[in-house]
Amino acid sequence: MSLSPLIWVLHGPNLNRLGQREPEIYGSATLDQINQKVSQRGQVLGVQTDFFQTNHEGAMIEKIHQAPAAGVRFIVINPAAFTHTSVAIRDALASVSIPFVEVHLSNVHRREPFRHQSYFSDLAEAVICGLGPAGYVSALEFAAERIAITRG
Ligand code: CA2
Repeated sequence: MSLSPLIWVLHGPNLNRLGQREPEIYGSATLDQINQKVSQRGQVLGVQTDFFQTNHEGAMIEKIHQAPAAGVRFIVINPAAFTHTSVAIRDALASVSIPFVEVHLSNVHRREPFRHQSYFSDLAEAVICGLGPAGYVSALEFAAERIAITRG
């Protein structure tokens, strides 16, 4: 009996504050509520999900470094503000060679010009922005489909 494939969902800085401020931009769901929805969808799709949020760049890098040994097949990541600043997290993702989807709750292209630049998009399998929390679920569905295809 094989274990269900593992997908990590990684959240960057300040996303632990969801549901408390700026609902007009990020919606009213809390991070726990989003994670719960993703986890439930994962159960239906037959994939295992694990969640991690950090406000620290180094902690995100170290988490990503652990992914191969943990048997992670796919990563869903909202790097939050690190999207626009972090060559180091980009390099960490490149170093583990695990496919990933970049997710943003808001449509970053409709916002300030500095949010239009991402250090991740050209490495990502896909980029989802502007769908709100549903973007994480769509990313998970895409990842599960990709894993199923590569399993044959
Ligand atoms: O739209 C997204 O998901 C972002 O990744 C969110 C980041 C932002 O820096 C990116 O440009 C786009 C910010 C997350 C901040 O989260 C908050 C949550 C509650 C209240 C205030 C901010």
